[in-house]
Amino acid sequence: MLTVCSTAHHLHHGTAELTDGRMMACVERPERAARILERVRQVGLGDVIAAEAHGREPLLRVHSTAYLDFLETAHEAWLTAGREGDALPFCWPTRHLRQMPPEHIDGRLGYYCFDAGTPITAGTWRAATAAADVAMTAALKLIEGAPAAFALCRPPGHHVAFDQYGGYGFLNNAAIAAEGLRDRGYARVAILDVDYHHGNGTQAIFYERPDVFYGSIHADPAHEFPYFLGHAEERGERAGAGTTLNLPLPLGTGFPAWFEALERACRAIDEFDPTVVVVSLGVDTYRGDPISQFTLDQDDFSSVGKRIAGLDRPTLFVLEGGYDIETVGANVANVLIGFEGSTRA
Ligand code: SP5
Ligand code: ZN
Repeated sequence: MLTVCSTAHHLHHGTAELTDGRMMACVERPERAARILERVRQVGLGDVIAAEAHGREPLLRVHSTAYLDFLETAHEAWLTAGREGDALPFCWPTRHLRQMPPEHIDGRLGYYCFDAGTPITAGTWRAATAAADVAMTAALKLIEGAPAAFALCRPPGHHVAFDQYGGYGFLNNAAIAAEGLRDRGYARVAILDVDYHHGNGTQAIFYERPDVFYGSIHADPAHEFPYFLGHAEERGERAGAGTTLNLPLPLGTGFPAWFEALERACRAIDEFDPTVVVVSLGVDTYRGDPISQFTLDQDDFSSVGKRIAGLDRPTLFVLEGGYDIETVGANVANVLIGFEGSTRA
């Protein structure tokens, strides 16, 4: 399987996120991508190529102009306001407040961001656009006829909506790739999100779309981030009624129950009958993940890849979460090898 990557991800390296009432070192860090790339090479997964630049156009298929303008200039505005280091919001337009972007950078950060764990650094815009380029470059390989590709995206993207970021991400790489595939003739896209967290951004982007299915297996938002989306009763609306499937699972869930949910998601995808599958590939379901509470083992990830291969459709893997540095490379590679092993045969 082909891997697409970019060295520009290094330009995004947040210092700290608000966790348990304190500022703690960011778990979403450059070493993640380095470890995954190292493992992909070690196991001989296939060619590794650099992303090509695709400019703003594919971003605008998913995000608003105002949001992109904000993101591109946010850190500059932060410095102009006399701050140093990473830009983080501290005040949000929640219930009973007006939904409009104010002038001051502090207010704009709150308007466009939904959490306090996603710092903007001086290089965040360049890294985030490079990740979107990685996803687009990999998507185009499918258009050219590759049966599968791996987009080694960093920062991740599935928490990012039309004009709102958070959850360690800034641009929704999987959604951008999905729209790129739609624009180039793939009539029906199924997004399968196996990250530990619900992909609230991806769900919101496609909630009313009949042509893009979103299915997610994740920790029950009643007890886990992102809390405010991803409940079982959310099934899509209007033209998209029935094209969203949420399978929340209790904290502590192990592989047997998790795999049963994967089976349900895969059957729903078969029924949707997509022309292409985009996998939001997070391995923070691993038992040793520092911020998560599922208990998948390293070997289980091969079975995940194998089951996804059973969908028997062109498949784009887009990297999302997974924060245990020592195993993140092997866990991601195991999914991809599991997939390849069963398609090669
Ligand atoms: C892409 C992705 O996986 N984003 C995840 C963002 C999660 N951010 C909130 C994490 C909260 C962690 N709380 C852990 C408490 C451990 N004491
Ligand atoms: Zn996650």
